[in-house]
Amino acid sequence: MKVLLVLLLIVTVKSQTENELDWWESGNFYQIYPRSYMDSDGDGIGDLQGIKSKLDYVKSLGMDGVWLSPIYKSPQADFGYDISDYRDINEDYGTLEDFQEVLDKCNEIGLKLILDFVPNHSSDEHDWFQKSEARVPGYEDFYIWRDGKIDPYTNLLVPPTNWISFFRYSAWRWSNIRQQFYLHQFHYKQPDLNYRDAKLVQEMKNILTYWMTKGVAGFRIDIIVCLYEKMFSNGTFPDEPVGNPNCGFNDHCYLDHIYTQDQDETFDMAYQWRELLDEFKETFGGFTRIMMTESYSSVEKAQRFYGNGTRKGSYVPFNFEIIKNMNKESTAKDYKRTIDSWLDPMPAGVLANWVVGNHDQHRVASRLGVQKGDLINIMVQTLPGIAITYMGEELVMTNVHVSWNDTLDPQACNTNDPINYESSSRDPARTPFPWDSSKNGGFSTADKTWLPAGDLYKTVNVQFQEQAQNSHLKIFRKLTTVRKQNVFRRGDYHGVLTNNENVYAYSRNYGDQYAVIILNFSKNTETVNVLNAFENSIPTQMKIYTSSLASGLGDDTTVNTSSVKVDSNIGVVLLSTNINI
Ligand SMILES: *[C@@H]1O[C@H](CO)[C@@H](O)[C@H](O)[C@H]1NC(C)=O
Ligand SMILES: *[C@@H]1O[C@H](CO)[C@@H](O)[C@H](O)[C@H]1NC(C)=O
Ligand SMILES: *[C@@H]1O[C@H](CO)[C@@H](O)[C@H](O)[C@H]1NC(C)=O
Ligand SMILES: *[C@@H]1O[C@H](CO)[C@@H](O)[C@H](O)[C@H]1NC(C)=O
Ligand SMILES: *[C@@H]1O[C@H](CO)[C@@H](O)[C@H](O)[C@H]1NC(C)=O
Ligand SMILES: CC(=O)N[C@H]1CO[C@H](CO)[C@@H](O)[C@@H]1O
Ligand SMILES: [Ca+2]
Ligand SMILES: [Ca+2]
Repeated sequence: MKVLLVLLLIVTVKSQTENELDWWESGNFYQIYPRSYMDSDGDGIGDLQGIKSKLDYVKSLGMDGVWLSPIYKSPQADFGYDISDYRDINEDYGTLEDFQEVLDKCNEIGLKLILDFVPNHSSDEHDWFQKSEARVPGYEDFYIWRDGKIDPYTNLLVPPTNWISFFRYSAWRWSNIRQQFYLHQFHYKQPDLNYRDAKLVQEMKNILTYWMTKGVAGFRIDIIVCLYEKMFSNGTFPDEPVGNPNCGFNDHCYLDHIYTQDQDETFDMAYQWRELLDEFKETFGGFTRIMMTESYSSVEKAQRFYGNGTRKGSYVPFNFEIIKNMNKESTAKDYKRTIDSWLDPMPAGVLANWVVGNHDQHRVASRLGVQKGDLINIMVQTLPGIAITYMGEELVMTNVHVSWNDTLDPQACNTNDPINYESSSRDPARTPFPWDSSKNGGFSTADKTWLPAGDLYKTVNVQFQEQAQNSHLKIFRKLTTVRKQNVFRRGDYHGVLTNNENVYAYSRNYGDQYAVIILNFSKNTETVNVLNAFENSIPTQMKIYTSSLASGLGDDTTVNTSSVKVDSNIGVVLLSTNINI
């Protein structure tokens, strides 16, 4: 009997240490758009010294890691997603020394630094492209070059395929120097790199190693799905079929991108990079380097980046399902279905992640409703897995209007439409970050900032929300704090719909710790019997930990779970009374 007890004890202790979470698991990540976070030298453009001066704020939000949108040398045709030197820093943002200072500060305060890696294309101003265009030996095939075709009706030279760029019009551009077309799935100043060239593949791996050697904790991989295009063995590419005939025939959505996205080789390259990151750790030690991948494809395709189930690795394929499927009218049922659509097919042993915004989308509060701002933050921070926050979401920032004259995003400028450009523009989510109510929201002392700061900072800014007795920011911090409890880090998830499917609630449970999250999507006020909804599997009494700013509910009050009153658009976090924070 005694022996058995001791054995049991050993087994319990052992399984607890074995179960130790790695730094990134259930981590909290914050995305900074460097051009707009903080300008240290008054030129109107955010920079690395500015970021460095605000890292304490990022840490105070309860973050584990910070991901920077591209800071590399770039002519900025697509604001840094067009890189002309993958190993250097853009002069607007600073120098490699400034980068080192940012990294040192991160290490000092316990934040992991993650860089954006943009592998699909470089800038046309990269010297590789210039060499490739001039057919310098060794570089001829660094990009995707093809002869054109003769149109049988017009007798004119036309591009090799009908492919359309993300930024409208043909994805091929003629080079007078090389007398061939090159492929650019994005801007014509972003020629696609050729991953069928072994030397290029090695160069890109060397770049990952270069930044890992400097000490970064991993990479967010931009638009990985476009890495390879389907090619026949004779070297030609197939035309894509029409996908959505309601789109204009110059618009990206006009074609069904079966040959320019999600090719099998793309997944294989992702696995090769994952191996490179793991080998780096094996060779040099230190922490796990993570790899986050960007894919707006189907859940099935996005989840292929988890590996095939046999690879329990630190893959984080961004989950864009909420971004793709939810809008202002979405119901409790829509949210539950969308969340389950990611959780249900997930292979065993991997982690979910939740992304509701980034620099490519209108602000989440503008897309899903500003009244739901806290509710959305509650959801992102309390669902199982990794939480990703785009700067400003902690303040429930909305879009900032940018006039046609001030618009810079190529995706909006290419519409040539001064009336309707704003729906295509990514600028409203990229405006300067609001630190306080002074000039330019405290972002910069310049008279003109790269994008206007607008008026929003006069009412929504960090300083106000720090000083207020309660605020979106303070609720956000409470959430990131409670998230470190095992019930959120390791607890299981059980979701239900209740009150005529107007309310989405889920429980998280770990040992004797319980949390219940109630999200009211109804237009009227009712009372929820969550005890009933969870079939008595939760405590009868719990305490309110936090709730949306407009809830009218006090923190730390005890409620009977058989009767919780939650208003429209309000989210509430209940904790079992044995959790003390
Ligand atoms: C190349 O191969 C494809 C697929 O087999 C075929 O459809 C196409 O006509 C070929 N093109 C040339 C130029 O041989
Ligand atoms: C999964 O990936 C591993 C590593 O590449 C490979 O060895 C294995 O064969 C794959 N399994 C399946 C079922 O595809
Ligand atoms: C926009 O720019 C044009 C041309 O420079 C100018 O004529 C017009 O007044 C500007 N519009 C606004 C609203 O500033
Ligand atoms: C949800 O909000 C609506 C509108 O305020 C309210 O009528 C309803 O009672 C609330 N539902 C719950 C379960 O509290
Ligand atoms: C909770 O239920 C208990 C027992 O039914 C009751 O005495 C108490 O007043 C209720 N508390 C609240 C806050 O409704
Ligand atoms: C979210 C994100 O990083 N989007 C980027 C995807 O890639 C294109 C081209 O590099 C950029 O324009 C987007 O900003
Ligand atoms: Ca600056
Ligand atoms: Ca490509």
